Amino acid sequence: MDLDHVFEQAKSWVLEAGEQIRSSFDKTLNIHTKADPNDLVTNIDRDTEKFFIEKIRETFPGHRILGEEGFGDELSDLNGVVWIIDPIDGTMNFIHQQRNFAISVGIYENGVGKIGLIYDIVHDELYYAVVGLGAFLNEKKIPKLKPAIVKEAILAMNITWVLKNKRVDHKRLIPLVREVRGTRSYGSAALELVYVATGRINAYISPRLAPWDYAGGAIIVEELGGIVTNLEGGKLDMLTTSSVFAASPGLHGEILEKYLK
Ligand code: 2AM
Ligand code: CA
Ligand code: CA
Ligand code: CA
Repeated sequence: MDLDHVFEQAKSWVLEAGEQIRSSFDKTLNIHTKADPNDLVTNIDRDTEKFFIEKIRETFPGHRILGEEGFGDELSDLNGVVWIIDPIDGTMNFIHQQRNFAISVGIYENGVGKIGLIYDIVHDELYYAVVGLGAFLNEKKIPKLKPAIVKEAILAMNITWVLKNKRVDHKRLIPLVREVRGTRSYGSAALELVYVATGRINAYISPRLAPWDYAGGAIIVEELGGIVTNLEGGKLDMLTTSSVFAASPGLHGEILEKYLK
């Protein structure tokens, strides 16, 4: 894959899609529910995913696409170049707040992350990384992450995971929540990952995400020396749902050993 060429195309499409989403604020939204009454999707989520797929198929006919709204390809492997796209990450925020949402794109070659782009449309902040070339916020290089410790860390996590739930033993995360300096919840996995990448928060945990939620952000965090795994410390799967645990160097090991194992 010609990284420069693919990156330039991806960047221009992300910015163009962002502009379309910004101008949609004045129009009426069509809101539908998916798996449950709080699992929302809009016509803008769908139109944005279709926009990317059309552009990619036209320009890179050999590439394959995995998208949340299902307009891409059915994948059973990660061979070749695969674009993993969440047209709007944080749809509930998009609908209720018109902020705290982002476009997320991760581009993988034979399962290895190469290019990650997260676009915070409302703030016009494009976070991106090309593997080996560093990570940037707009045109500014993001510095490498420094080690952090639990006692001084800000942890982002949805409050529901320390209440009784079907996904994870809720008692498992309580000691960590008690020990960290503070907790936050933003409602967009993609943004929470780039907040880890920029050091605004030091760790992010979600017991249940899908590949399009973390494919782009994981590349950016790792390019800066951060560590992204599942809650057991294992490699993330880009074909199935997974738990996600992202943190600064040092902190990742401390949390894994003392709180998660
Ligand atoms: P979404 O807005 O693209 O659906 C909210 O805490 C975060 O979790 C968002 O990144 C959201 O992405 C994601 N999310 C919401 N529902 C989910 C589900 N059923 N499975 C996995 N991730 C989900
Ligand atoms: Ca969704
Ligand atoms: Ca998402
Ligand atoms: Ca989405």
